[in-house]
Amino acid sequence: MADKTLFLIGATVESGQRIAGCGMGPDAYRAAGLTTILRDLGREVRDLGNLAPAPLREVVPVNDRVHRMAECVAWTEALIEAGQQAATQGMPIFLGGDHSLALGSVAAMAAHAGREGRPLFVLWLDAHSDYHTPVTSDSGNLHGTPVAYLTGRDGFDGFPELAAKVDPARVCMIGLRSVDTEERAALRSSDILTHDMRDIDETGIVRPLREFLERVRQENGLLHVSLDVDFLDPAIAPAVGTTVPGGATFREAHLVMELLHDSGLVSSLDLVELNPMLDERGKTARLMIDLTASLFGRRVIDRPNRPF
Ligand code: HAR
Ligand code: MN
Ligand code: MN
Ligand code: MN
Repeated sequence: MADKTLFLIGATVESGQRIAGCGMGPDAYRAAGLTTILRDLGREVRDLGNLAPAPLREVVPVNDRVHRMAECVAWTEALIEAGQQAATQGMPIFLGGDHSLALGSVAAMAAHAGREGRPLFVLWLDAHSDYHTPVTSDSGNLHGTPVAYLTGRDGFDGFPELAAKVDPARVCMIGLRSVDTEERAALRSSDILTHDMRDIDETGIVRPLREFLERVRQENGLLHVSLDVDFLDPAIAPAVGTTVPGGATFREAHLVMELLHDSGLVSSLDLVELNPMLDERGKTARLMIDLTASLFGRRVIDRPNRPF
């Protein structure tokens, strides 16, 4: 990842849930100084602006709970296209937008990894498992479904066919503290690695992360990091529609990003679920870009890279 050009891809998608405001996320990151912070770290940055969704097609949702599916499909199509193109030239950073963005961003990276003949690993930093299908979701909010789509669960008729699925054994969730009954059952019978906050409290956040990174390295994988604002504790990151108490602390979150940087393994990133309408003087947007800076090598003092 060392010197690849960073491609910022804004996606103002908010059709994956029902609270207005997420669509302002990409511009809030820009206003908070994302480009400058990355350039100051010596990186070349190309801001591709905000993507347009693909033309709306008529789709037939599996049930009438599913919310704004046609728009989510249109965003997914556009993100698959834009993501793959950026990945061939550099490292994509997807700026959301709600987490339904990951239906497209991760599908793009899975396709890209497939073409490179390398496995894609996904680190899901989130209070939620987002493992519903449109069939099992009570809320009908598609931001709660990307992991199910990407790993090939049934129920996604009408969504783009995946060029490559993500192997569930290559998905690691850290930060869980809100998982619905059906998701819990489905996770139990899947190979997805799940670390809830109890795990983190008992063993710390470093161990599960290091173990996962070690596997990525051993298998020469690409690594997509999907950072949902609600991974963070609402006290430090209030600007999200689905706050859940008991989230990652400021220090835990920075440590995760620093370890990710030291690993040198990250090949793409989502910043999702920021709702600037719910922010307090931009503090969540600023925290998200500061975490991004840690992921790209900002550190307090210089020290030799320690083995991760
Ligand atoms: N599981 C709940 C649902 O499906 C909440 C999902 C919330 N998801 C996000 N992204 N905010 O993680 O409605
Ligand atoms: Mn999420
Ligand atoms: Mn979440
Ligand atoms: Mn399990």
